[in-house]
Amino acid sequence: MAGNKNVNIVIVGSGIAGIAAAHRLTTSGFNNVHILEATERSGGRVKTGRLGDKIIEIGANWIHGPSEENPVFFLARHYGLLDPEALTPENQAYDLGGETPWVTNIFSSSGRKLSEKDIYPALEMFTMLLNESSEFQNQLGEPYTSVGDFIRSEVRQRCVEKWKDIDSANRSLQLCVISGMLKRECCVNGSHSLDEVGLGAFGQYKTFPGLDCTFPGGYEGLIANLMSELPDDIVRYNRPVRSVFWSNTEKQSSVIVECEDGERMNADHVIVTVPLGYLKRHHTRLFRPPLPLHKLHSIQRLGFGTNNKIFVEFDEPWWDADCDVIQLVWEDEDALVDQVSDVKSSWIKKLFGFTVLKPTERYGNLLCGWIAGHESEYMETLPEEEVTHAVTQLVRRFTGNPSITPRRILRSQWFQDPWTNGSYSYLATGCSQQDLENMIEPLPPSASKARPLQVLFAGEATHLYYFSTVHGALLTGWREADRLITHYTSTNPSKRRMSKL
Ligand SMILES: Cc1cc2nc3c(=O)[nH]c(=O)nc-3n(C[C@H](O)[C@H](O)[C@H](O)COP(=O)(O)OP(=O)(O)OC[C@H]3O[C@@H](n4cnc5c(N)ncnc54)[C@H](O)[C@@H]3O)c2cc1C
Ligand SMILES: *[C@@H]1O[C@H](CO)[C@@H](O)[C@H](O)[C@H]1NC(C)=O
Ligand SMILES: *[C@@H]1O[C@H](CO)[C@@H](O)[C@H](O)[C@H]1NC(C)=O
Ligand SMILES: CC(=O)N[C@H]1CO[C@H](CO)[C@@H](O)[C@@H]1O
Ligand SMILES: CC(=O)N[C@H]1CO[C@H](CO)[C@@H](O)[C@@H]1O
Repeated sequence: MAGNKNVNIVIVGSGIAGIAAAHRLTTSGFNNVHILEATERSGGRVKTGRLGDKIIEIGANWIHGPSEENPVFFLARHYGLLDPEALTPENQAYDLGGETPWVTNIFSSSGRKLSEKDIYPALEMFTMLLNESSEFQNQLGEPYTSVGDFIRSEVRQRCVEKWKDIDSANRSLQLCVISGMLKRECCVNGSHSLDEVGLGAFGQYKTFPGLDCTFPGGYEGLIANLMSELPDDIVRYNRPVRSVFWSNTEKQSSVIVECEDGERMNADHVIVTVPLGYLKRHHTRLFRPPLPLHKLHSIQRLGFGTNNKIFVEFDEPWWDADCDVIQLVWEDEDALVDQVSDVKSSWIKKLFGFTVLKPTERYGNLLCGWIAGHESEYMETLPEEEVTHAVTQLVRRFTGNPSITPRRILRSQWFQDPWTNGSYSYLATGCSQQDLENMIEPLPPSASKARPLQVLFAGEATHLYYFSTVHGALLTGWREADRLITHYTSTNPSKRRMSKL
């Protein structure tokens, strides 16, 4: 019995995927499992921080689709980490279906406050087009080169007829509103521009029902609870892995893992969970011999962009008490743009708006601004005072109130993080489900018969439908653990009996 369960498994990366894999393996009796983590902490892109005494999320914020089948919801409930409201059947049954229940305050660059009614034509059109963007999935031939191209072309065509009774100033305003929505969608997809998001694969991403909820005590509570159930010292921190030596022959089945400082260790199996952004930059060094071409090409083709947050705290709110989202409309953007022409001088225009942290009793007057793309990457390089200055000018301009001054700010910098190099993955133009399947495929590739399962792949960018999410990442960790568990139970009948006990 000890034989199989002593198999030596090394997991690279202590984000939710690596932790989930370790959790499942150790609870299934594998007791020679180790995680090598580059940084001094576990959690990866689940990262809770503080702004003063307020708990904020530098990385993941929501449980997307918190309902029975969502494993993150399941665990968060199990560990008692959620507000009672999130547990209600109504909350779990909530199906977005294109409509959001959020109350939106809209401000324009001339300092006007607009109502949702004022911009209804744009809202309606954009919602419809976003919905239609998912209909091209698996169609042969795409009539447009990208989601951005599709939405832009259709808006230009449809507005002629649909908005024929709207005067030209109002029509121009509606187009400006759509530019803002394109920028928001860049944040959702973590892409620089929707021109880089593939139309054919847009419907690939799937959701669970449930109205998105947050962790009142911080998302890292989930990590802490999972970690407390792992053996002590299972994670070795500050151990960046430089190379994984696998073998393309069936003879040698052991893998060698080499750390940045040259330390080498043997493993029967390695589960690699590093972010796609890291893989894009370091695959040559990380895999010896190099990855098979189909896998390499998928790593290159899949999108991995930047989405950052800028938390801003104020003494007084300048938004309505019931407001959930603040939307900014630049009145010079009727050309349907989701990128700025000069990043250095106008990067702040890419910030589509703010979400209001709720409930107010917990967070005070705290906003989270959202900014994606190269503008966001540029923002990361600026000193904090410059970011504060830009945000202050922005708020003053859009409110028409020249005396509003933020109390303090804090921004995330995911592109500069050398172990992530961006935020999360998306299906770029030219991508299909096959690329995700290639990401998942273990080494050596399936072509070889008695496959020794040397290197396995988990992480957010290896889920067919739930890529870019925490629950997606978690499921991939379990998936790869199960692959090994099955491998041992099915090749050793006595083992199978044991595991049923
Ligand atoms: C700003 C932002 C907002 C988000 N919002 C949400 C949200 O609201 N809801 C949601 O569901 N998801 C959200 N996500 C996505 C979610 O955070 C990720 O999909 C998920 O956390 C990824 O988990 P992972 O284990 O795949 O990768 P990671 O968490 O990135 O873990 C990978 C680990 O590998 C380590 N590593 C990298 N290279 C090496 C190396 N060479 N050697 C050793 N270790 C290495 C890293 O340090 C890291 O700890 C957000 C992400 C960001 C950035
Ligand atoms: C989205 O489109 C589908 C048809 O493709 C339709 O059934 C559905 O009602 C639409 N949803 C919204 C919110 O418009
Ligand atoms: C623009 O026109 C629409 C449709 O007639 C109307 O509902 C909306 O209030 C108008 N917006 C502005 C700002 O005038
Ligand atoms: C911090 C860092 O190394 N960022 C890099 C992320 O990747 C891009 C290319 O994909 C580099 O240009 C950045 O320097
Ligand atoms: C390719 C990709 O990630 N597309 C997603 C962008 O975000 C929307 C949600 O608004 C998803 O439906 C898409 O699938």
